[in-house]
Amino acid sequence: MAYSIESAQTIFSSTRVPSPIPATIALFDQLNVDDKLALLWYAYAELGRTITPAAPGAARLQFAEGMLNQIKQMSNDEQTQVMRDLANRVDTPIGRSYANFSVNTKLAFWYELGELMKQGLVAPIPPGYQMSGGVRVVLEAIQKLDPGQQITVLRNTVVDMGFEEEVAPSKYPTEAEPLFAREQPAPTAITIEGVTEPAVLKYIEALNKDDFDAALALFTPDGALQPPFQKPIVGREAIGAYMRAEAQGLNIMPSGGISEVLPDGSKQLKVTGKVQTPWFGVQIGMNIGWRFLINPEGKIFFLAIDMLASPEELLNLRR
Ligand code: ECH
Repeated sequence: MAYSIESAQTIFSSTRVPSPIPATIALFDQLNVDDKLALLWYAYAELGRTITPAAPGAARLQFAEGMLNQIKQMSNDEQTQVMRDLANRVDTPIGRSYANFSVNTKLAFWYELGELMKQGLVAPIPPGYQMSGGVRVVLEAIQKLDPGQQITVLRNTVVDMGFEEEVAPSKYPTEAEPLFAREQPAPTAITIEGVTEPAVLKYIEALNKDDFDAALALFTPDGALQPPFQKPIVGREAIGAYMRAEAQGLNIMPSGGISEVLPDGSKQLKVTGKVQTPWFGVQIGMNIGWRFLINPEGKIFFLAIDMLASPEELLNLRR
């Protein structure tokens, strides 16, 4: 096929709307470290007034347990320093271990730290802390986002913490990740208005069953998957490692799509719909778009997953 990953990245670009998430994270990045931690505390507390994440069980915490025990033994000042160093990406043993955690273990680590802060076992945000103007600005920016975007901002800030060598290749944990138990069965027998392409329907059915081998078999060997706000992940092996670490327990509920056949018989399709993460279950439906490039043999050469900017964008299926 006469396509490159670079050219595939631009498919349906005219149907896309810029996401407010990178702009919000850019504002966050300008805060000093104590303001960053305070902002996350307030944003997480505010979200928690209406929506609660699923408590990670012991299995999910196993990789972070040693670090959490170490932190519990520390003085309040040392605990605050650990949190500052993580947020500042300082090169410390804890910062290096943290960077090696999977996304879900990083989230579980902070979830647990948040619980320990509430219980008074880990240093809280200082009682006399005065919210700075900068924190207020970022908090207001976050309040304007929909819940799916708010949890994406939280998740992305947590993912970026810790110390990683600049040149390290992107890596995913090789240890078996504990499974995210599905609270209720994911939707099966997918129908998408406007789309009958078998590879697309099978892809969604496979993810809803956590059947990553079946999902991978739908890609060409040199195919690529581009998660939201990331570079494409190229090749079946790398996509498989990524999916096993990050795509567990998702509920994918596509609603509509468009499909175009190109002169050489390949197809480009755009599908939009809702995705639920096992962290928040049915409480949050993220508005998501999938842009597929499928070769004439029916295999996926490229798939980009986009966080949509607004619910209106779900219907943005015309060029
Ligand atoms: C406290 C104060 C100090 C600092 C910090 C604190 C704790 C914060 C905590 C935050 C917890 C946040 C959580 C966020 C979870 C977000 C999950 C998201 C999931 C999105 C998944 C998507 C999947 C898309 C995909 C699809 C595919 O087809 C292919 C695969 C894939 C307060 C202590 C830090 C505790 C739990 C946003 C979109 C659809 C690409 C995966």
